[in-house]
Amino acid sequence: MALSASTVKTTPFEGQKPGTSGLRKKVKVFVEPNYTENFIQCILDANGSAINGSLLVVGGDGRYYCKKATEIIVRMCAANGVSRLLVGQNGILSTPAVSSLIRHNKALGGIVLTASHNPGGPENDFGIKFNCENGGPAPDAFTNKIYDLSTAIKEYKIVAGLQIDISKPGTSTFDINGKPFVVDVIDSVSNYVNHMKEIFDFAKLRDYVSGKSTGKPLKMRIDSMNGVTGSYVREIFLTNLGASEDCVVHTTPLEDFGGLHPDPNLTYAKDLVETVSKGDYDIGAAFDGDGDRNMIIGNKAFFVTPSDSLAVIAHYLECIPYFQKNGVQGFARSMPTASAVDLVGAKLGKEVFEVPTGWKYFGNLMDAGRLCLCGEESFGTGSNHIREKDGIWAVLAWLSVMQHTGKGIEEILKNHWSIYGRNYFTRYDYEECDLDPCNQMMAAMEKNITNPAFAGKSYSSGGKTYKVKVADNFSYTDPVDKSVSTKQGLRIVFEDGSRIVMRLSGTGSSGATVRLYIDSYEKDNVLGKASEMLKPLIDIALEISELPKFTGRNAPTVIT
Ligand code: VG1
Ligand code: CO
Repeated sequence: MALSASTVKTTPFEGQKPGTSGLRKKVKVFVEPNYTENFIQCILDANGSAINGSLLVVGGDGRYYCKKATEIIVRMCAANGVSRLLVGQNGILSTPAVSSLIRHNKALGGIVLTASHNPGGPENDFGIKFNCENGGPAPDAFTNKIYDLSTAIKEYKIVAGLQIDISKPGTSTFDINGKPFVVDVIDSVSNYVNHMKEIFDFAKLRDYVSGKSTGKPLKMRIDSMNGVTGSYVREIFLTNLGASEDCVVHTTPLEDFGGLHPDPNLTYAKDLVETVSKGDYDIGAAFDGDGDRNMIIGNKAFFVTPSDSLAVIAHYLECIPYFQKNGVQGFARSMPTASAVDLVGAKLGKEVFEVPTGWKYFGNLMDAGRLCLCGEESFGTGSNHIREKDGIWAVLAWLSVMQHTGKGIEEILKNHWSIYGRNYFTRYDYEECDLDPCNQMMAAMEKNITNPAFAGKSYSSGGKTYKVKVADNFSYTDPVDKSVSTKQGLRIVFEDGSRIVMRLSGTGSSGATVRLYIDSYEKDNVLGKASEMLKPLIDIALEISELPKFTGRNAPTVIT
């Protein structure tokens, strides 16, 4: 079909600035005339001339507005010289699946439609992010370019008459101003499932899950929270690993996640935690809306902190065929993540990197061959098989560790702590606070803790005394390209290695979310209750930051 592109006049919107991972706003904002079109045009333009004749991947977590946005993107890519698009059926692709597809197809990049763990539906959030040719979220320099373009945009290009049915797999070819444009609507799961089969020993895992190798089937409860992972979970755990239907729940991706808040933590994955706490399951797992986060709990809902999860996987990495084949390079974590993995790295003689919050900071180190496993305290774990965190990968890694050790999750953790000691960790989130007082709080705290007189001060609470060793606003120099990222979070490090970290979220869609991270290491006292062990340091953090005064909040919205 011969079609032609047209140019539409537009004016800039304020605030099209990608945050920690893409641009996230209320759906109401994205549906304003030209809002989505402007941002897409800026993404395409930020690629410069490379966009001509390029291949891009497009898909998202299936939330409200994904299908509509996908159609807009197809029409705009056609008008902007892209030559081929891989589009997930019904616009569905998990974030890890997009990353995998970009890499397997040597695409120029991908447009991911998701607001990740933020709620969905007409009244909630939507998001758009660009991933580059390595399959990872665009780095700061690139997103800054998108933002700069968004402040000066005057027009966008679109083939308004292009009709495409994304509900069925198949290839459509169009003639746009005399040039071919191909849209491949692809099965959303098959490439990803094959990728997982290359990484893990599915035959071994199948015997373990079905009980053939142990005498009793593994009792799993995998909760997709009505997010995108549902389709992937069914194919992997039911079809390939032979788990029974009752091992998986909430596996139909819904536009509003069925009203669930698709964030896999102890607060929002309440149904999973309550069910597993009754004692009938060996492992419980949940994912976020776009499938890059994971939460792991053991029998009786024994909670594995994401920082510990990373460290345990690091310890046993070589039980996974992919790492036997490709070797184990360094490890990494984001700054607020507890440093449990550092201890494993030290023992195994591996490099360990500490980067700012956000997966985009791991990409260069992976591309340079210095990093193979990394994680964040925000329920993110992943490896260099792709350039995003990967929820299902993490569950398969845990099943591999369980199969390899023949032990349950609690026993694996206790054994780990007996070798390395334990990093007690918690995060307090204060969601939807007013922005101005939060900015004032951060400014006041920065001034206070960076005053030279702050180092050496002692704080006491609950019978414990902590002496400040260093305090700063974290800044990071990328070891590969030497780019510098400043103001990545306030941190106070005490003499005994305990830490208080505070930063404002970069993924919210309105107001401000304050994140307070508390990390305390114990060599021998490893079986305490985290909330009690961390109470003194939490009180000290609230005292130093004066958070209740600035935010008016006496309790966090979410504790993890
Ligand atoms: C949060 C997490 C961060 C994660 C980011 C994206 O960012 O803290 O660790 O990388 O979300 O994850 P922030 O700026 O709100 O703290 V996802 O699954 O929302 O793409
Ligand atoms: Co996510």
